[in-house]
Amino acid sequence: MPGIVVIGAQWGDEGKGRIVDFLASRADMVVRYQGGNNAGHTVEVDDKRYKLHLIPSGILHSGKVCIIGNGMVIDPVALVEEIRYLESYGIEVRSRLKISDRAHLIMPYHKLLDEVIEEHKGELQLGTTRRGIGPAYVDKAERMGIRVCDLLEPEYFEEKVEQNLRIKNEIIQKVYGKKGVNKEEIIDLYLKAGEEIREMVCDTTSIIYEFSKSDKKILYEGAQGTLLDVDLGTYPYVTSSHPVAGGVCIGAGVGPTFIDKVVGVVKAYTTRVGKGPFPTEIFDATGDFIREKGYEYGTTTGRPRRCGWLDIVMLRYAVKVNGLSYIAITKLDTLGGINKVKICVGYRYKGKILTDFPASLNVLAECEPVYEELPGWEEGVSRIKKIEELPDNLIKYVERIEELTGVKAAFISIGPGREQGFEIT
Ligand code: 2SA
Ligand code: MG
Repeated sequence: MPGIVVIGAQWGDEGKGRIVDFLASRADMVVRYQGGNNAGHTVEVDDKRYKLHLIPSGILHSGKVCIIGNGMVIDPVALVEEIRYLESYGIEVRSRLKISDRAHLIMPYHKLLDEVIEEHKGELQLGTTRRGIGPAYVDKAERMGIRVCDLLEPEYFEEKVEQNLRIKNEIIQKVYGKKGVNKEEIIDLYLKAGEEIREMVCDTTSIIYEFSKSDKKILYEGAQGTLLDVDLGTYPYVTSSHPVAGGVCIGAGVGPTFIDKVVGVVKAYTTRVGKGPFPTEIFDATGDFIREKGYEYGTTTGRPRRCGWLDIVMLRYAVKVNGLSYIAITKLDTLGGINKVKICVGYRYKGKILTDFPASLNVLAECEPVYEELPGWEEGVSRIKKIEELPDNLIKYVERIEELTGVKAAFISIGPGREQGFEIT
């Protein structure tokens, strides 16, 4: 520390929430820098399972300052709901949560557009979370976006909504043949939410800078994963933001000189929710076994996640584009009970072996994984309390991942509970 980044090294749902929860105990501040309530971070504390979408997982540690950075897109109504949800468990939020005045808003027409565009895409559908993420980032780049600071100026906000509706409703009605959005449906609802969050809105870049300068410890919490990055992921089957480590500087408004380490969270196998090629996907009973045992269902949408073996070609790519200092391997317990576990060490493509992750999705779709097989370990490892007592084959699996990626595992986990993770020093 002072600046540690935690990112997902795959297609999201690697268990970032639980790693952030672990590291947050040593941090002074936790910052989210991209995405919105498409994210779903599940964290278990004292037998309670919390589902977070917008608010950093660090909120579950009392006393930590939590930041919603400028690079995020915020549905203010969903945000107020999440604040109240946490408060219903007795968690103090309002004095600790800071919301960037520069973050963009997700508007009702963004959600509607997300839906109708997906429906109209037919075969090209991405499988978005339909939270309006893409259309909100489009408006930001289009310079039509409405920001949190605008929400706090009611007259200006109304004006911006009117300007947007003139264009959006035309598109929604003429292109997609759907009923547009009513201004009245937005203004009241949003201004109310705006009043409720007003006291938490500020220039978050100043706080981050002050903390960084005074050597306080800041944890940057990624959402989604490397392969969902709009620049570096499996485009176009990606989200519209920058989940990679590089996204931190822009999305939190912090300079690279304040970042020290990047931790890549790696699930012991691969999952993906949404469409797009997935070379190591498992279509037989083992895939179902992993889905059920690992409870691989979307935290936000409840969609079943596609499951597959660990993919080293993809991980090596994640190591490069994020400059990973360490990896953290999660959900090793889920693989327990499988006789032989597989690791994909290369792709076979038109008779050649590829070891670099391809940009072309047509190439990726035709890649056949080359597997290495390792002996599995038994079920029930999640009850083990000491790292020395973990099965040899599980440890060998971890060591093989370290060897193949060239990055040390600093943390491994065998369950969602705080006591089910081990730090490796
Ligand atoms: P979007 O809604 O525009 O960001 O969708 C674009 C693609 O990004 C994927 N995506 C995700 N993938 C995994 N996990 C995510 N968060 C939730 C979770 C998702 C859920 O924790 O499970 O509940 O379904 C997430 N968010 C976006 C998405 O599937 C599209 O492929
Ligand atoms: Mg998730």
